[in-house]
Amino acid sequence: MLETLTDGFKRARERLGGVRILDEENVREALGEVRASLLEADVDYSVVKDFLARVQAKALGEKIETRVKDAQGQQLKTTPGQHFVAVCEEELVALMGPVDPELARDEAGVTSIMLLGLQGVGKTTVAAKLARHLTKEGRKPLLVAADVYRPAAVLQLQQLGASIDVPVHAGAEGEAPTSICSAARERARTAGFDAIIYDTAGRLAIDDDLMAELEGIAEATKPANALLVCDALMGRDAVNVAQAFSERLHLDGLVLTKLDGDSRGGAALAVKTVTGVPIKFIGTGETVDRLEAFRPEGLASRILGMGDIVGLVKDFEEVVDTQKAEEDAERMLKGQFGMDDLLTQLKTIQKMGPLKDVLGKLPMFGDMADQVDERELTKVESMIQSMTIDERQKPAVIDKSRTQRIARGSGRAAKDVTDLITRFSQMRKMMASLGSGGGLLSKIPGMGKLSGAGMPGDLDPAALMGGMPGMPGGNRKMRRAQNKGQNKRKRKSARAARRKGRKK
Ligand SMILES: Nc1nc2c(ncn2[C@@H]2O[C@H](COP(=O)(O)OP(=O)(O)O)[C@@H](O)[C@H]2O)c(=O)[nH]1
Ligand SMILES: [Mg+2]
Repeated sequence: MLETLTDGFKRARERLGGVRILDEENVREALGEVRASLLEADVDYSVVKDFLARVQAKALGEKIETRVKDAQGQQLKTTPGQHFVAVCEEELVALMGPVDPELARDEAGVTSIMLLGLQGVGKTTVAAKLARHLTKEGRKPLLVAADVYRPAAVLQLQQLGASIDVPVHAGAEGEAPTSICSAARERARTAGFDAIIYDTAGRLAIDDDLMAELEGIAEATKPANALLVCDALMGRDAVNVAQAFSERLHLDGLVLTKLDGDSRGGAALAVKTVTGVPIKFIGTGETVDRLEAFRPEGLASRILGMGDIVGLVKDFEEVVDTQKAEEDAERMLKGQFGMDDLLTQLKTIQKMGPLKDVLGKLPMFGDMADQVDERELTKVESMIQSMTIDERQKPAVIDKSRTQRIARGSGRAAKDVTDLITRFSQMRKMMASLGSGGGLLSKIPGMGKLSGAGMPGDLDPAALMGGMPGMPGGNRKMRRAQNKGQNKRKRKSARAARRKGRKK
């Protein structure tokens, strides 16, 4: 997701790695990298031009405060590169926001949502995702199948509705969409639904018939939220379509789908500027749980390779009992945990979504998101499942013959089992040392210094991952890629230090 953009900003940051001040020349070079990636990501040309101009003016114009205090009152130094990244972050957020995350209610207090857009962009999927989202908030939504043209469209919504326990209102044979929607609205009112989602029909291209039908439905139902669904894979075309719709119909927001399948993501950056309509939600997968309320800060941070901790915490809260998680964490920091805890953690990670997405939201790990192998988790799971309860609690009892039994039971090699046990004991030791004295994060090298725009230079994610069972840190290719970047950074800062020495 959005790798093209992330790579461009990373190259820009690297270019500014050794510089002492931002000047016209080095900012121009860095912006060249950003420009190339924005265009490759299919961002509208005029949007690119304005964005670069604003970043340039800010990066060169603002007096840089190189010494700032962090929350603990410690002096921190920000580098010109970090300053540049901070300016980019501000401008990216301004480009995509602001967004009011709340869905509006109509006079009757009902959250009414009309979904519209071209065929195949994901309207029906989004309808179900939004219904699930509302249900999770304790609401009672009704889904309305107003696509009467595509064969099986009603059935598709009914199946999705059944999977999330949300009723679907469908019309009678031959009933017109406007009439279906009006009747559904009446039903919602009398039957005590507090949310209603109209899933309308799309066309392959924008045409007058479609617009007229949508206008009719909007007129009859007066939805509090008219949301246009756009497909990120369409790149700049998505923005053009959004523009055309917004000229005919009143839109309250956009849902940008299929961001998971798009490495470019240009539409996400440009659509608000071009149409004036903010993105409200993003779709990041085919299943009903892959919907996120859109936060420009989160996406900007991810684009800049800084992860999205807030988003990660939200995902986490959705799948775990936070109190239990805290108790577990406390126990684990005392070094008291077994393979069962590990199994629970692996399951939690898997529930949070594809591993790639989860890592993409972690600062520093984002770069590796594409290199991880989901199957690693399953392998570890199968080995733990082949252990007895006793073995899970005290892996020390696992001798050679037990190792062989576990290997056979899980279809792995004996070496995989011993590797797992070794990494597990390392992890337990690491957790115990983290838990003793001081805050957890301050103990992780580089983490204590994490500031908004900063990139901790001395944190080696590969090494950290290597210490975690199930995490494919042992992957040599990945570690080499990671080291390469780091060595380059080291060389650069050594060069900068030498230059500094000479000037003194
Ligand atoms: N990868 C991915 N696929 C999606 C997403 N949203 C929808 N789809 C898929 O896109 C296709 C069309 O979706 P559908 O909801 O029927 O589109 P509609 O014609 O606008 O109602 C289906 O195969 C969906 O599974 C998404 O966020 N990510
Ligand atoms: Mg549909």
